[in-house]
Amino acid sequence: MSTVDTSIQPSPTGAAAAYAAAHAHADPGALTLYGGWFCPFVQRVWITLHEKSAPHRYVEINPYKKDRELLDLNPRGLVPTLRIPAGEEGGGSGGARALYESLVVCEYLEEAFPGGGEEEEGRGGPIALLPRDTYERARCRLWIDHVATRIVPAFYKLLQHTPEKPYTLDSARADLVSHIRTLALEMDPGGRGPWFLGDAFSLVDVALAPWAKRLFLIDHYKDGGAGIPDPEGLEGEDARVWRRWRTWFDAVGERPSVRDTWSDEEEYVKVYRRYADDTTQSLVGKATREGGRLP
Ligand SMILES: N[C@@H](CCC(=O)N[C@@H](CS)C(=O)NCC(=O)O)C(=O)O
Repeated sequence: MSTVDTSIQPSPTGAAAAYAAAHAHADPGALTLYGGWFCPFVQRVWITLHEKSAPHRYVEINPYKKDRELLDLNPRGLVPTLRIPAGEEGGGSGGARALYESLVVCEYLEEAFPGGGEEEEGRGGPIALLPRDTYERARCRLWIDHVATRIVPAFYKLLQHTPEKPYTLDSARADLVSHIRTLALEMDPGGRGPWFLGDAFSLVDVALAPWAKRLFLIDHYKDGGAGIPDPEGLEGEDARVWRRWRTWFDAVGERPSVRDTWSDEEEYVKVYRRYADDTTQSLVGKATREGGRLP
């Protein structure tokens, strides 16, 4: 097994270091999140735990090392992995259960900590991250699927572009921008609030936030950057859609759950260098290189 990616900064820094330290210990009945500070899939789950004020323990691990402890819980050997203590539902057998796949885990947390409704936001209790209306819930899942199957793969394809690729940097950039634009067109017009649903922060925002936060890495590493248009120079629908994107993007950066799970930017720059020069041995990186489906 390659050891290329095992020398990364071993723990969160900045705001995420404080948040992780505040959750280093928890009672034995609490959830445990096995995470990697740099990982955007982990950040989805971390944001959701934060939004839900869910008691949990955070354990930082390096998923590239594939320790026994991780593989026993998750045969795919990926973070995030959530350890769920066996409770009454589990028959009280004492054995721990695990879940993985960031979006599955976020949906699990939504059901385990449903919250009293969107209006509870700001009162300290768990907030609902999916609407009550069944059509609106399904519509959220549709756009979460768009994030997972369009935006995220396009992000890596652009970040891992090198001159040897059979596609151009411009085409990879155009793909990412077009998938983001398609999502921004679906956002509530914004008069009620900045989120995908307007006033209610939801799992659609959670699903995308970690990659939105990492767009600066493309600006850092790739000529011409991520290519998100500046609405000031635009007119009509283009101006409207990119202004809407900016409203969302700025609000996401200010969201406490996003801020508290974010490390120092220079640490991301270091870790993502291997993606930018396309030498990463991560499963996501290899799948992108080989044109396969992301793990
Ligand atoms: N589909 C998974 C992807 C998780 C994933 O790829 N995590 C990365 C870190 S960002 C990982 O554990 N990589 C280990 C490896 O590539 O060997 C999810 O949504 O949770």
